[in-house]
Amino acid sequence: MNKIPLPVFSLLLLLLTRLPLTAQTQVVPAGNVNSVSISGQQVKIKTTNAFAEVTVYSPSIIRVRMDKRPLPADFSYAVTAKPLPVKAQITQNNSEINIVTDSLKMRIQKAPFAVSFFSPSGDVISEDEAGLGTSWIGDEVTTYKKMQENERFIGLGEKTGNLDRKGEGYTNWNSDVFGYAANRDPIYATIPFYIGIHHQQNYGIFFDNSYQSDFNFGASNNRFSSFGARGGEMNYYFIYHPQMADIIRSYTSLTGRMPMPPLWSLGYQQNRYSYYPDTEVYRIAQTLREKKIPADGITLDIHYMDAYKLFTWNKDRFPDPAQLTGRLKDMGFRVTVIVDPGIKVEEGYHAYENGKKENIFIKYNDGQNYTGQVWPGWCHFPDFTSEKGRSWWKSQVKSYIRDGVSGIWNDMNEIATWGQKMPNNVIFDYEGHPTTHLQAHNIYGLQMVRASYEGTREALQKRPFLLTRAAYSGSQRYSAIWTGDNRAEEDHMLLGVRLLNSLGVSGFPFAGMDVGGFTGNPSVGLYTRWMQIGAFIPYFRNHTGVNTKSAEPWAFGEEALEITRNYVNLRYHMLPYLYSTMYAASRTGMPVMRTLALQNTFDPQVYDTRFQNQYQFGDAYMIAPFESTKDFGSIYFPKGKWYNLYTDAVTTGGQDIITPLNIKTLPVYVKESSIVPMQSLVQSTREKPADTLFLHLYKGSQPNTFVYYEDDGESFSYEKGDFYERAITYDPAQQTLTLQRPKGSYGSQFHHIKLILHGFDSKQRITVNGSATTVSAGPFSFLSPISRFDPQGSFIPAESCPVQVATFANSNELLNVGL
Ligand code: NBV
Repeated sequence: MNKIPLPVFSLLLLLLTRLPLTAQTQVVPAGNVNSVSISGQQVKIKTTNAFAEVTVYSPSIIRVRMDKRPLPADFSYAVTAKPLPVKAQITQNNSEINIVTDSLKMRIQKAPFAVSFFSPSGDVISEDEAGLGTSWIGDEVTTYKKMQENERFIGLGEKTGNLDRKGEGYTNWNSDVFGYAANRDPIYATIPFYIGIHHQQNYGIFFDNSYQSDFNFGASNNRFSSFGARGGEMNYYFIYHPQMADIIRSYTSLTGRMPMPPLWSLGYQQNRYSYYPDTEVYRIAQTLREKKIPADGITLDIHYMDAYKLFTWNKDRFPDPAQLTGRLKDMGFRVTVIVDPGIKVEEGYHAYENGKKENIFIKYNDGQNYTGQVWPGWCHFPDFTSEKGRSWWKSQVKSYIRDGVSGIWNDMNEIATWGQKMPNNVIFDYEGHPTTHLQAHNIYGLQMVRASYEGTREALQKRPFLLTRAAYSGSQRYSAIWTGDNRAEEDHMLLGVRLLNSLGVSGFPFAGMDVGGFTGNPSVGLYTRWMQIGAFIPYFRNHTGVNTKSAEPWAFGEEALEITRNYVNLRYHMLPYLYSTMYAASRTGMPVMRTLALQNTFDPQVYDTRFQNQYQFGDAYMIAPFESTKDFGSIYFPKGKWYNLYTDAVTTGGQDIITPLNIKTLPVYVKESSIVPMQSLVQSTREKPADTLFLHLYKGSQPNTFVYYEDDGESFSYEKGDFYERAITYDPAQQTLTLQRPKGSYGSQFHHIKLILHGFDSKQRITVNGSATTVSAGPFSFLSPISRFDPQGSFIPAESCPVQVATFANSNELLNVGL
């Protein structure tokens, strides 16, 4: 071989070593603004190295898009909203562009490009970190915001860690994490939305980019908070409102809200991996009824299938699925089945043959179907990012509905495969704009539940129940979520509470966790405490793994059974309150489980790690969850007055109190002025409660309104106005409780109202539309006595509240109650 002359060789070497400089070794900033074009609510900007587009979506939402390439056509699986017509003033001079709406101001500095957001009165809410702004390293794009003094961060959905995420960093890459450690990141879902809090201000940032993304809230740096992704555009929505609830309302106006779930899905649901054969399922259902544990759902895990093949039944275990679901329905149980996306590669298997024929599987870039291994063995996976793939799935899931199934549980949709390393050269259709696994991974679960929801909704013509493990922002439009394979450990129970609280502020109100823990076996105490908490989480199911001990309420001894029954009963009493709260969530995005930060955003105590697990369940209740092993716990009471749920003892807020704990009762407090509608006990939602609505009113100094809601609990006719919505207002100054005329065409199932007054002075009468109604005084118990004898041999009574009760007829007239 001829030798290359030394000077030529040196030149080549120099060139070669210089080449990669433009790729991964350089940080490319946006640079200076070179040109600006303003049209209506939008500004288009060209900078030295980038193209930007700033769009006003509402008076409180401004979107920023940037890329090194000219921005392609807009597309998002998460955002369904279009910009609202807004009066926005957009002006520019030599150094800056200013955007002013009624609620927000934005300044874009021109040299270099940097954005800042201000409140209408000019307070800084958020600003790019000077000198860093938005930049690229290869395809990775990141925006750096100045870390404000004492700034806190909450949200990001299903993320482990503390309520206040300051000092932490997080990655979004939906992952199958069996028995995850309590600090594991990432886990199953990607919700790239967070709320920043500082100087009595709060704001939201939604970074809509489905590539692997990273958030840094001051981890390993003291300068900035940042968000970025390994590919795609910088694309974020900045949201500002003074109240956190409004930030969540705006975020869910972009990404959508939960539809009303079927009422039955708010009842207790019994799971395990797996109940089979059918006789075992009947035994569980029957035992729940015999032991008087109210329940509405039973779930079939993967063993219902023939060799784990989707859309099949194991005929030995489940010879007649339609008969099973029918009989269970008669007993008041709905059946949910698990589905995984993997379709077994097996000649003659109908889903495989048909999927192959219809050509709906995801493929390598050379056109060959991707094959990965899951439960059934080697599988292909439907492409839920194509209309064709979704339609195929929709037609398949309908077979479950024909068999009488009411719910679809979407598991393993991260996508999980053995090895957990799906190749990046797998291509997804992405609505006709093919892309790699890198961009499609985090939205696969979202598109799967979309197809499952649309298919079951069409077939059922009623509300289906959907559950998903993987998610992206927007999944709340179709499905409830649960937090995957947690552990039967005390810290996992509390972590689960934080995960659900975080999902709540991140637009996902219908959420749950495996109550009792998925891996391992809980102690009697842990199980009991977890079931108590379960009564106060939106999706209440008990689930456990394949090799664990029985985890039904009767598997932990008589005392645990009685305590558990007490709380499941309480859950069923609370259904009118919970259903109304779910309705509010479906209308405004307001979560059901609410971190105390939602209503006490600027109170530093609520972020204290001692109190960070406390939460509100709807507007009225505050739950203080503690490990079952603790005898005392420190509870923080935010401002206002709080009633002990069981005794009505009142605590004034603004202090923390060391409180004795016992396993019989979960610490629950009721906020003053609360209005809580309840019903008589039923064993399932199929059973009609007595026709009296129990309306609990807690005396307070603040006016309060509760929006009471009813509908048929299963159809979509509420969308056409067939509902019963009634504002109930308590006015302490006037000493009145007013039930407004109901809205909607549905008639309430309750013909009587029993008003239960907590904390009021004893009185003989109250008036209803001027007529006097007799009041009777007496103790009221939310729990039944526990039949265990204590060491002294005495019976343990239930605690009770000293209440006063008045009963009157419920009518659609305006009812003005004088207190
Ligand atoms: O289908 C079995 C399980 C299920 O019970 C669990 O809830 C999912 O998170 N599934 C995971 C498959 C893997 C379990 C090791």
